[in-house]
Amino acid sequence: MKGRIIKQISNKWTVSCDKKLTDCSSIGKFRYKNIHPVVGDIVEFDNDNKIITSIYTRRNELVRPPVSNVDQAIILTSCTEPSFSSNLLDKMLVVIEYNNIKPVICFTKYDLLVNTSEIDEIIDYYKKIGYKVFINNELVNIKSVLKGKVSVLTGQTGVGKSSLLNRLKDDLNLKTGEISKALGRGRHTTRHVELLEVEEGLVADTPGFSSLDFNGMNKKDIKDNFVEFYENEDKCKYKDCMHIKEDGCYIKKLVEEGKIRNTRYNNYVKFIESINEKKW
Ligand SMILES: Nc1nc2c(ncn2[C@@H]2O[C@H](COP(=O)(O)OP(=O)(O)OP(=O)(O)O)[C@@H](O)[C@H]2O)c(=O)[nH]1
Ligand SMILES: [Mg+2]
Ligand SMILES: [Zn+2]
Repeated sequence: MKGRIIKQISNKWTVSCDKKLTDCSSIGKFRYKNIHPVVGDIVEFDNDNKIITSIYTRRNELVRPPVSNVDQAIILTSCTEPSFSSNLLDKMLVVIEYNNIKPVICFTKYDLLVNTSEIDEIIDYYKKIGYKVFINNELVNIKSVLKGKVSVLTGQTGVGKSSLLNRLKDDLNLKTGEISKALGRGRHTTRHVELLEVEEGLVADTPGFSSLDFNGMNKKDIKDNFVEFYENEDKCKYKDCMHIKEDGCYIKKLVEEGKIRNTRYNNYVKFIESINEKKW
């Protein structure tokens, strides 16, 4: 039978087929081939023996969180507690775009801000460069984005992924954590990845991460996934301009003119430097 993995807890995978859930194990051959079924996988399973027998080719796949075949990733980023990190947001955008998944940005804890002007300006910038951006209280808009799609919620631990899902779905009661505990002790409140039915679509709640890296991406991969650079780079003097030290660089000109945010350009330079240090 064919179904979709909607949950994994250690070596047990829950497969959904025609709304019926079956807890399965996986056949040994996957393990020695180093193939691990992940949430989102479309699989064939043996309903009598409760075993996953094969995995259909994945359309896309994220490592952190481990989930496959998703239409879009909702990146949750907090305005405060944990404090807003443009570096982390840009890193998530690059990694997600590189994996051919459409990112949507959702700010949380806007209600805790005393002064919103800085975050408002940041929101406007990401909208200007083409991203869909929401605040987590815009439930109607978020629901329309989720409708009929397979989405993954991703973001640092404690930003409010489970809290958002609880508000999107009335009968849901996911465990949420106090921020001081979640960050202070480095403990995650959500411990496994699970796809939940929301608005005729599926949404994955995931454990947040405390760090993220570029998983084998090279410098060009990073450059190509900064949208506003990519769209303008044909105006640089050199065809393979990295927008760092080259003369006649149009991207640096846009930064100087204030058309590309300084922080975003600086994050780009830091990402390229981090790849240089690794010397792939
Ligand atoms: N004031 C305020 N608090 C929020 C908001 N969103 C989440 N919280 C609080 O932040 C804390 C952490 O929220 P969670 O939903 O557990 O965060 P998470 O992203 O699921 O965290 P992990 O499961 O550890 O990855 C909880 O105490 C929530 O009540 C928000 O928009 N405003
Ligand atoms: Mg959670
Ligand atoms: Zn350039």
